[in-house]
Amino acid sequence: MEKKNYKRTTVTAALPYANGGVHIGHLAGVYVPADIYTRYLRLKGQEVMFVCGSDEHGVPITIRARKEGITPQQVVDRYHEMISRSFEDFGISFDVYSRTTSKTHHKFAADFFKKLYDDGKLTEKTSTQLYDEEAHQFLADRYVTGECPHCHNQGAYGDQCEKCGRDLSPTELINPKSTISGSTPVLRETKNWYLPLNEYQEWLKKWILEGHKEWRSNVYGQCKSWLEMDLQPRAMTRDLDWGIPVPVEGAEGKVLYVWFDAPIGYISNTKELCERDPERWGTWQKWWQDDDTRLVHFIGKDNIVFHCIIFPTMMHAHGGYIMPDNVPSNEFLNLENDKISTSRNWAVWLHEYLVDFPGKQDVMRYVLTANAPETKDNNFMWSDFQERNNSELVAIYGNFVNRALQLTKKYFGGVVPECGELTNTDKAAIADFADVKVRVEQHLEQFKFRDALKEAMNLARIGNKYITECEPWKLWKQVDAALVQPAVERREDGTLTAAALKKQQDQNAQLIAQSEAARRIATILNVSLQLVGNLSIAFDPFMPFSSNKLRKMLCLDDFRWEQLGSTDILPAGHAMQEPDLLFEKIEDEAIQAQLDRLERIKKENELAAHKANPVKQDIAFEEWEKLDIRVGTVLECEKVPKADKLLRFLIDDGLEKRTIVSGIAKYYKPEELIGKQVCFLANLPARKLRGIESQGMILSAEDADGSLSVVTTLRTVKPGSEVK
Ligand code: B3M
Ligand code: ZN
Repeated sequence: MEKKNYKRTTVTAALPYANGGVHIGHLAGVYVPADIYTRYLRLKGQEVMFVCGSDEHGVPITIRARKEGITPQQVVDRYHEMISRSFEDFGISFDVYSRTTSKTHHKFAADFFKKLYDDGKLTEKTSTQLYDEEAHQFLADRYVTGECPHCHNQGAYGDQCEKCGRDLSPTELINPKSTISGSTPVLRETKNWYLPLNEYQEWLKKWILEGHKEWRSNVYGQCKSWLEMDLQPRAMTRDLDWGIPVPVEGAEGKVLYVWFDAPIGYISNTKELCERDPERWGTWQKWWQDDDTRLVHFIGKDNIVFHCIIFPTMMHAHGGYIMPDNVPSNEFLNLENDKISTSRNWAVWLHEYLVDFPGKQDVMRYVLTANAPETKDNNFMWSDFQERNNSELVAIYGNFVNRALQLTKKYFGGVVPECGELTNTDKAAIADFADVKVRVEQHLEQFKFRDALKEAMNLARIGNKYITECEPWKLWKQVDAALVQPAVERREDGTLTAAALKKQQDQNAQLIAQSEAARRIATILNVSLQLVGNLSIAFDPFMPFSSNKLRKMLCLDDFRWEQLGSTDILPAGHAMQEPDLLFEKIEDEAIQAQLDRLERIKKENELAAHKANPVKQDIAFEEWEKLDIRVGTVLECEKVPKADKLLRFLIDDGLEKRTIVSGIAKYYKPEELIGKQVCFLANLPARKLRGIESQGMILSAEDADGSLSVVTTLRTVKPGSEVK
């Protein structure tokens, strides 16, 4: 689609569920990139609003309330408070952070639904749903668990199987169980309202598949695979007592589906801000219904279908709304090679990080951006965190700034010296950073935050190289140091008094007049300081705390994004403050403390998993003897066509060749297993799997996360050897 010249941008970041803290996966996936982007637009002087808030409805919240014996409202009050405070401390610069239990939101979402209903855009359907007769309630979404009909994971939820990732509805589960009472639910009829996504399929195809080929390939690809299947009507209401009551007659005891009301939260939160300060923000319609406004949703990859298909369809059916222009979505971040998981407490929590590493917001912002899971899942390692801090922030960025400021303090009393004639070395350095603005912008406009950050860091590398090449400290030996008086007096806040500044400026002028070497040093430091000024601007969207600190040292109050790449950010004669270190080294102990914490959590989880999977009842020895387990050598192994889980084996069992089908295709490539020895149960009656007769069962060990590892012997043995 051709690029439009928009007048303003509405940036949204996914509303976090108010049933837990925010962790580094959320930060890397959504909040840090969204914040960088918004800060960048603001710095450019563009009109932008950054909207977020807590998502306070939905089943996970009521489940937590039940578990803790408190009300859902108490749950969301607690976490809304905690989340909003930690975002603020971390420098996520929302213009508004509200919540979906607000009055404004309840009314807005109910009105939105009512309009769709009145306009005949929703279909009413009676269906049979699972009902818990003990708890007297329907079991929506996560209130039921059972076996996944696709991958046979025993712990699938009513809305999704976390093992195979498929969307489910509660009635699809095999052996469903209520998570409230543990009882087996019964089927009962109930009425709900559906959004007929199927009626919008052609429109969606045209809008996304033809109109937005520029979206990130993971987002475009997911939309494409959805739109190539037949979309089904989707229920927009639930039989539940926590949420926004469905505003139509005959809907008592029903609430809006959380994924209906949550994205509307972006709009109602905008409205709240506009009403709070209409002069500054104008009307909410300006941000959501004006064709000159560009809408950008930052989300995690598990939210793609809601933001690209369902919410746009809701807005389109309602009428009057603009569509998202882009939906940048990241992949997942793992922690120390393991999936981040709230339930297993396998995460680095923002509120804990802020306590453990006070004043180090930018270090985390830097590491998460440098290592952002933009195109593939990525991994957070504490060792990498330390390494990036010590050998990039401290050793490159901080080091260059410190060298430039300390030398200026030593030679010119902290006052920017005059730039003389430029040598080729100076010109080459200046040329190296002259187009940094274009490069950073290009990446940011394409939501390539890692690349943009690299460009900013590159400025510091240029600076270090330049100053090392020029060696001003060597030239200093030729200067008559007697001309340099001890540092002039400063005010308490580190600034120079007017008289002191005048004295220093005069002294610098004398020094420069005195010798060629002094003139050369002045030029080198002037160029270096311009680079330092550039760094404070280039890093501002990424690391706002250190940019502010740096600008404070530089006494640079007035700056614009447009100055990036220029050499007149700090005028000659400008007085700076006493320099201070921009970053400090992170010691091994601090990292070890984090690793110890994770180790503890891992142990706790293993113990819990053991408890959840206790050893079965004793059996008689004769029963064990009945099992005929043998070792065989794999002769052939291949994928079973059209079955993504299954591998077909041909095994040499010592006597003959037998075929066994096994569901381990996700964990092994067939060629890896050929020639290997495996253990198998030999006296299991043959059964057909996908038309193939399987004569036995290959033994595998199952990890806590469900992954399978084939059982083998420590030494090679004769095929057919018995396992006893
Ligand atoms: N709270 C889901 C999530 O945190 C949901 C996002 C809502 S955005 C409108 O993954
Ligand atoms: Zn599954």
